[in-house]
Amino acid sequence: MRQYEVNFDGLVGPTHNYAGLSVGNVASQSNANAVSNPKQAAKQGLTKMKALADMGMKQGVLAPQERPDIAALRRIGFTGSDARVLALAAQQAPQVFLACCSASSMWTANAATVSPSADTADGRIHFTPANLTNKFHRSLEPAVTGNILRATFSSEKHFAHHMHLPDNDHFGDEGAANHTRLCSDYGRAGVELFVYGRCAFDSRKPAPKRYPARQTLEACQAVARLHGLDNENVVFIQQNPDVIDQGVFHNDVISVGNQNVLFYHEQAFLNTRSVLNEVQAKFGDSPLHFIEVPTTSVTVLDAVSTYLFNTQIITLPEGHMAIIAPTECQENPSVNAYLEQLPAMNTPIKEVKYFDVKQSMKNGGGPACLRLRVAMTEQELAATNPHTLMNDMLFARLNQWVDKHYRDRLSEDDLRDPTLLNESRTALDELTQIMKLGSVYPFQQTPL
Ligand code: SUG
Repeated sequence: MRQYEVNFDGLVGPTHNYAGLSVGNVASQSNANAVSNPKQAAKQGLTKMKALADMGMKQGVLAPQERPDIAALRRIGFTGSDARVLALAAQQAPQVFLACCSASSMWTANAATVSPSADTADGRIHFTPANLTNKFHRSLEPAVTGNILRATFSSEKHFAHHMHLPDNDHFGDEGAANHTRLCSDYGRAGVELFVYGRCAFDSRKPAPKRYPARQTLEACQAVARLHGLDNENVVFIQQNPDVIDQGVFHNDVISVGNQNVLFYHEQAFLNTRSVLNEVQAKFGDSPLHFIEVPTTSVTVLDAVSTYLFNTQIITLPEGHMAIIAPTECQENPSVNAYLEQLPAMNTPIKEVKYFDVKQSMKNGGGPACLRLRVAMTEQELAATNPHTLMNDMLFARLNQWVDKHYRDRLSEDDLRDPTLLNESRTALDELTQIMKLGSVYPFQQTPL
């Protein structure tokens, strides 16, 4: 049976904006208050999705969330009509209000952790939405993320959906951004690498000092248990706290894996030699390529500003691998020089392809942040909601939908405009019909 790795990219929502919400994420902080272009952002994302589909890859789409999040604003005490809720929140608690307007669900690497059926005890694909507790704006996502995942992967025979972990920083979980799977073939049992920033229940262990560690060891262990993974196929790795303090807020900002390749910066992990020995031992005898980028070639700061490691490494139908990189990598001399010589090195990566996802990059979201990987068999793919899979028709339909509903300019003041809320709800309601998702949003469950 054929096996695929399907990338499910997040469709950028109509309120995409720059609010400086993520302490520890350098791009988010430095672009706070910039004017955004939601239409362009959505189209940049769609172009990347379509390009991968045209390369012969299987490509999916995950719907965005409803923002501003009126339900969250009501939960914290704003009352009256929706327009009043918006006006009061914007006036009385402007920072909280901005957090409730973020389109951050576009970064679906943070939507969930996914374990393919070849790795799990019951032979189903397991999904655990990330609780994203460390940032208030992101902690609003997991319930609707769960709805969207269930509407996309509905067959109980093939898919198991867990509730997100307890909503507390001790179980801070950022999903697939801190999870990589190595395997010789997508359909064979692989080694799942869970990368954490701190041990929540043991404060003597190393931890970053300046910026938060969003992912805990205890969260990683919980997800591995929930998914029924075999300890022999799991490695827990601590991220180097020094790089978190330099802006590496997720592991996928400093390392990425695909099949038998692990591409990472020299400073990415703690105790690198011993963890990589464990990875190799659990992987077995088949060849494994550790591509370590030394600081002398690329500094941590350059890795953070260009997102060299937030690239997608994909296996093309022809059999070799390609790196999907943001154009920022081309614009930086040392990163560009590194990538130019990479295809000539003795590794499976033979091509580099560049994409402009600058609207997302300005909030700290590169190509890999925008996608959730799901390794699937042919049968599992056939059981997936077909209206979420990218093809010429869906691409045309979603572009028209964006043209019809999205603005090309959004500043902080626009977010309090009740018209934007209505535009957004109308757009999402139509999207649920295009993608046959049913009622996944709160506003659809409580009619106006
Ligand atoms: O969680 N940015 C996101 C970026 C997520 C990137 N994901 C991965 N590395 N997988 C975050 O920090 C910024 C929103 C703002 O500032 O308006 C934001 O949420």
